[in-house]
Amino acid sequence: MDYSPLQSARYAYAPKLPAILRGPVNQAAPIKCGIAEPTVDRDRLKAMFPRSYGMPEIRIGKGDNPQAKRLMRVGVILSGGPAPGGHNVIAGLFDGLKAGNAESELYGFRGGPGGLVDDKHMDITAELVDRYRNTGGFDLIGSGRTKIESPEQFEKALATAKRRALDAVVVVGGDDSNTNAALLAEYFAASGEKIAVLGVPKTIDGDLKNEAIETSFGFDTATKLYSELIGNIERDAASGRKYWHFVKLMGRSASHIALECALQCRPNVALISEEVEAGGMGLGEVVGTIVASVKQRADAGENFGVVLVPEGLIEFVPEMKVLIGEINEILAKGEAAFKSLASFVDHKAFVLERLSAPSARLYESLPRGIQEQLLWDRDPHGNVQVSRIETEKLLAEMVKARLAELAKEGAFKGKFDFQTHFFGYEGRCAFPSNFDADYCYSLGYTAFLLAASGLSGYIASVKRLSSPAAEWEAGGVPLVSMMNIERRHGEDRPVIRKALVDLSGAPFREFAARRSAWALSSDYRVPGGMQYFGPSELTDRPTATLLLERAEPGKRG
Ligand code: FBP
Repeated sequence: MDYSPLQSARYAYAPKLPAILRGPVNQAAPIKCGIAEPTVDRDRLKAMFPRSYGMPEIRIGKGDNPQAKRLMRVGVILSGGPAPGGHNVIAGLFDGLKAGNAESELYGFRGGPGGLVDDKHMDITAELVDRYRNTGGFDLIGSGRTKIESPEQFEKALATAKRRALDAVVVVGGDDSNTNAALLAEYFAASGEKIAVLGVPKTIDGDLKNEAIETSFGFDTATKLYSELIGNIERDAASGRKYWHFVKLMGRSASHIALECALQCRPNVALISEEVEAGGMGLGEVVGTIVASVKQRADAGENFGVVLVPEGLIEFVPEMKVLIGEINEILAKGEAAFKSLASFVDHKAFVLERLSAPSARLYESLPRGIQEQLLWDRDPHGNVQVSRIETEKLLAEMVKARLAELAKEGAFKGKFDFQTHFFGYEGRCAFPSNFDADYCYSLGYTAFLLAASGLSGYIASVKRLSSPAAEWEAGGVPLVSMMNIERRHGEDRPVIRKALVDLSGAPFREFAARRSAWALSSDYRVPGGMQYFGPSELTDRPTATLLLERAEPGKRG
């Protein structure tokens, strides 16, 4: 095989592990801690999850664990968008299983949760794992977004697990996929089968987090990669001095990625969707914020700059949120009729007839491209595919139009030309940073220990992540304890709470305190490329978000 030098070098990388996971596998035992309960909707969740409600949090500590030596068969699923480190979760799970019992087997269900439903599986062998250690991507077994929701799907998933004589299924995914894992765990328990279901927190978006899950894997690598690109663009902007760059950054809902990249790169403007929503800012006001910054810099002779736009912004602008909600409802109710129409003109007429008057006016005011994008298919969880909506272009065009009006009135004397970018897919399959490589391997190994102990309905948790890996703590948190009830598609559903940017949290406060200085400055911060080898301060430093949230700056690197 013609591997790149970095790929060959990464094969040889040995992930750093928490001390407790370094010893003999049968000397790491689950220790029951306090009962973990959800913070809200307790009675309703208890009724929905009679078998998985009220379980204790688990910490892996020193102790005899003969169960770790038993022969096991485990299936693993990669679910949703790729995130750097997924292969190391599989490697950690595989190595744990084999350290326990050389006869144990690991199956990969291909193409996401649908692979479990349809029993599309493959044997994961030592040779295969070795070809994927410390590499990015989910291509070892593939991923998918199938949601297991119909009774038939649940039955088929159970039938597959029984057919393969599985002891456990490990679901590697984001909030929606781990919600699915909780439902599956409850279903398997109700069937009387002793088949554990465990989750692993994945998503570059960084919105699957809480006290026990300090960050989802992939966020570290993706934001480092985007920050490198943004830093380079900032330098280009300051060199050419003629463009405003509008950079849309992934993050389907929460703005954690945009916030982290802002902290790393100090752009002139960074929009944070959660702030836009909290301030009830309309599209005009959002545009006004950028226009004010462009004018201010033009007055200082700087006709260039960088604006970061979170991908999910469009759904946080109140009037757009109403519009998208109405379109979702129209498309859900009239799916067959809508799909029978062939042209965009017909689709548009179909939707316009059914929209409320203010939403219809707003829809009509949008550029045709955005109108079309808003009608494209939803994902299997009913979400608008915001990665396909060109919000960065919409904003840039609107800023341009507003500045042209101001120029006519004599209120803007600068120049405004723009370039647009979208950074998302570029970061999801990068070689995992050392942090993600270490974290993912530890998560996979922890998932094995939970499974070996017969625990089900848990998500693997590795904590104290702002400290060196040797000091990390491993354990498990009941999935139900992270849930609440939300209205989805006209029904009350139990779901894992999505963690949006906390406007009173340390990362946002740091950003808010410094952004007015960054607005005027052209002295950008250029993070440069991710480092995999070299001094620890270059290779092991976690995100600013994690360090600020855990308030242990300087403890690492
Ligand atoms: P997950 O929530 O599954 O981790 O996916 C996150 C994400 O990368 C979003 O940032 C983005 O909006 C979406 O996936 C794109 O999905 P797709 O790969 O289906 O285009």
